[in-house]
Amino acid sequence: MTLTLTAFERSPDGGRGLARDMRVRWALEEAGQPHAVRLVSFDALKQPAHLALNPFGQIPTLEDEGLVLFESGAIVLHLAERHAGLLPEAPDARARAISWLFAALNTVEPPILELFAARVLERDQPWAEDRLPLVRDRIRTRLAPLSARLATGEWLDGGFTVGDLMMVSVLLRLRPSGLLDADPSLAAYVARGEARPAYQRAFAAQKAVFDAQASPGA
Ligand code: GTB
Repeated sequence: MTLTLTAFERSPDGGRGLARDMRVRWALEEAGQPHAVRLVSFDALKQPAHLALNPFGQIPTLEDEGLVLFESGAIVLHLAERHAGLLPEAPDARARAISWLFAALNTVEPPILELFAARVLERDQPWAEDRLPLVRDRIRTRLAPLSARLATGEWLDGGFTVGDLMMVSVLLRLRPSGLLDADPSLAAYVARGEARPAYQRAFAAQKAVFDAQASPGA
């Protein structure tokens, strides 16, 4: 079976594993699935060959035999459903793990993306500085219940699942803001995710791409 993932040829994240191919790489490693990675330039993302894989011209995509998928959440769920290791067997526990996957993407990630927009995309706007405290407060409101839950458990609902994989991936995007490390319960949760051997392998693979681009021939 050949699984092929797409990732940035030159990631703007500086090799920090913050682009969304990282969550798919991590899921592939947790599932023990060998895979190929096709690197795509920003130009190529908007060309017909890539648009045939993802109509929005973005990474990541996954080709799994004849099946082509886009959207990191859909890809990770697909891998979790097809391979052992990311979803519990019991139907109710499985459904709850999927709830956490959606919570990461639909409830926790949106205010985090707003912070990125406020700090990077909108930073030259006259109102940018005034908006930042509001966005940071909105994130804290979202983090509070998560933090309380994780103060008493290692993972969100029993053992590690695809819900944790996505939640940790989403929370990592907060690290540069200081909001993650300001919360010891969440910081420890993310550190547990990062300590997993599958995460480490995925991180090293994406970092190797960045390093090779930064110093070709080194
Ligand atoms: N909802 C989609 C998904 O989950 O798959 C969103 C995919 C997406 O945003 N892809 C981005 C992309 O292809 C890369 S991950 N952008 C190019 C484009 O739209 O033309 C987003 C990202 C980019 C940069 C950093 N960074 O520098 O830290 C982090 C995350």
